[in-house]
Amino acid sequence: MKTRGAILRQAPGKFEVVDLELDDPRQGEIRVKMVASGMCHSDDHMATGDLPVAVYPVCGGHEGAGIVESVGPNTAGYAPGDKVIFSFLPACGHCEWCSTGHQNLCDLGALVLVGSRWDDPNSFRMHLDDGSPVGQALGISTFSEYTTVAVDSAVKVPEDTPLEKACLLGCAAGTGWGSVVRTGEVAPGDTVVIMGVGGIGAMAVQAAATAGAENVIAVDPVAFKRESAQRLGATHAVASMKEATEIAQSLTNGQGAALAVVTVGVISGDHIAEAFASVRKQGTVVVTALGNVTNVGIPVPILELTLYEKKIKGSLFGSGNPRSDIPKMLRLYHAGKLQLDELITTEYALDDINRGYEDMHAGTNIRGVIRY
Ligand code: CXF
Ligand code: ZN
Repeated sequence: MKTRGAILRQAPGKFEVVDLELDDPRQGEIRVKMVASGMCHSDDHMATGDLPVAVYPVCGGHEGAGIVESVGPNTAGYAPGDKVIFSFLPACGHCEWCSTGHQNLCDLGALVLVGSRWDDPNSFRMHLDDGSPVGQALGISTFSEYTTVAVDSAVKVPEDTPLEKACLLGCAAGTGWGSVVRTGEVAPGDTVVIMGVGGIGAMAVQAAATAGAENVIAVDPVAFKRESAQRLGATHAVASMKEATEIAQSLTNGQGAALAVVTVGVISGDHIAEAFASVRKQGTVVVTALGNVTNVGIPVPILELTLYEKKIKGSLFGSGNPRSDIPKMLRLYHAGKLQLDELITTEYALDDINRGYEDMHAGTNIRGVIRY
């Protein structure tokens, strides 16, 4: 069938909305009519070249939700009309990681920037009009009116799910929430610093507040984002890590934060070093943000690492399990215990995708969402 999708022809580059040929689903696949797609900073990292993919053009987007249009042959568990939220990380269910409760590290994750099907580097579901292959970002390409995906990447959700909000569960929500409650192992009474409060940081703020953190210090140079973080449960909101560290220390008898989560837009080693300076003995720094693939080095005082037993932990999808965490967060949303609507500041048409990313850079959005 024909669809329209936002592709990058090269990196650095800009998204271009073009006609695409989309294949029928094969065994183990579904074709989905998209309802909404969040505009994550990681897609911008693909556009800048921070995060290179194996095949260009690539159709972007990895935070989406939609309605099953057709189901591949011999593919159990799905029917046309089912609602699904995509996980940007596939979960095969069988590898060592999936079967030990670490679906975020499913072995298929190694293939998400390849653009083809997992099992065949020459098998693509999207093509340009001239027949040349188009890679699918994270295997899903949510910046397309329709997309064909492996069921490994889909989580079926109840009929009453508002997909235009719940699409955030596939990346920002799970990543931000899990960075605090799973990777960061926040405890009631903790003082927590969230460094950067865009879409992912805003979820991290909520997670810390609802998990019982005593102090949640949001850090962002953009005043609008600080105000939004305060509405979502931040007890303090400041523009710099210097201020955040001083506040954390003043609230903890000079000790510092128990947890600092780095959710800035483009990370460097210096951000991690600032977070490291803000945490107490045995404090944890969770590194969630992405930066350029060539970045190496974290300039932290090594003695402090050893003698204060500080920890630096990477976090992918918040160390969570998409198949159980997406439904869990959805239940929390329905119970009013997890805010998604408040994060979605602007909805865009697919054709306005570049305006959406300009707005992200201008700091006028928490999360922009494409509505189909
Ligand atoms: C990223 C992780 C690296 C690949 C692109 C998606 N996660 C969330 O945005
Ligand atoms: Zn993302």
